[in-house]
Amino acid sequence: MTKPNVFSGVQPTGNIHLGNYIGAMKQFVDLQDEMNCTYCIVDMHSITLPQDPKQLKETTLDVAALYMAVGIDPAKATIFVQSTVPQHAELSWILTCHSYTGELSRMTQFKDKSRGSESAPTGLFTYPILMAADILLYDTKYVPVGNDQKQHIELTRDLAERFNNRYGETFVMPEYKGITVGARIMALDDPTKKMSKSAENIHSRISLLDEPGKVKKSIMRATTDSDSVIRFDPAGKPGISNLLSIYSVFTGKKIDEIVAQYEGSGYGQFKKDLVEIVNNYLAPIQEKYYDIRQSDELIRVLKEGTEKASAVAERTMKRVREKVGFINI
Ligand code: ATP
Ligand code: LTN
Repeated sequence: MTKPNVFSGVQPTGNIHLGNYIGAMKQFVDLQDEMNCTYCIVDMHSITLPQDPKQLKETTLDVAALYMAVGIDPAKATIFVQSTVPQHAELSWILTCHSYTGELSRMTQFKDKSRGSESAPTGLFTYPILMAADILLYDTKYVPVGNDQKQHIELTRDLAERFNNRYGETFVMPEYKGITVGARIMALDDPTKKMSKSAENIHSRISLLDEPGKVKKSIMRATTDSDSVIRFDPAGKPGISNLLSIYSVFTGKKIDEIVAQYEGSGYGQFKKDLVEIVNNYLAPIQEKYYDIRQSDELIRVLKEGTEKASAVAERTMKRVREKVGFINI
């Protein structure tokens, strides 16, 4: 039996954090043995907001190295950079012509990111269509992402269905693949917001490359509520619940077990232990990252990834061009 296809992507915008890892990248690793996985560094998505060109090249390689450092094995999964496969832009245009401004206006990420600016970049508005193209090019069955991306997967399904209805069966219907604990890791300084790469306060997040001292500071000053009881209650106690989720993912212990373990002890001991757990978890990832980032292997892996991804993407595009009536000469 053929393995189901999995596709996902991360933007090369720096500061890859525990939210990105727990919500998305950890799943990438967990799925690579059972499924046919393709993981992309979505540089074309990142330019929907202004980027420094020199820095973008570096952060693109940083994310590729991080993919491998967290355990994605290029012998099992394809790793490539979105802009090196032009079929993404091509399919994105065709899908744009089958989408409506109304449905795009409802995307909450667009509303969040364009808030405050009178005239948002068009790319920010059409961002989810490019994401749909990414997914549909690879006959994707499962898309492992954090829960903030669920709405974009719904739109992808709508676009696929619309296209299939109009032209006949062309695209596989993709599904969101989430996790139960940690699908939305919250900001440490304000647990009502999601942990984000772009937040100004560096202590709102823990980046995968943070050094131990920084991790300690961020966790020890993380916002918790006043009653000092360790209990999992995301609505009533969002701060401590968020830390419990991180603790659970990094130790493999169930939340209930952790709560029982800390019964009667205050936040201090719990936070101290969490600092150690996070630092121990990140140390080997960081060591591997610096090795890979400097090696020639990285470029080799990305070149091979481009070749493999291009072959699949071109196969899909041939089908799509034929369906919409583009001539083949
Ligand atoms: P931004 O700072 O613009 O919000 P981002 O942190 O969402 O950026 P992306 O590259 O857009 O970064 O996201 C990569 C993956 O990480 C996506 O699958 C996204 O759903 C997931 N993700 C991002 N933030 C979180 C979070 N706080 N909790 C869980 N998953 C997350
Ligand atoms: N929009 C996603 C990144 C992304 C993606 C994709 C995720 C772009 N293309 C395709 C899964 C599949 C985000 O994380 N903000």
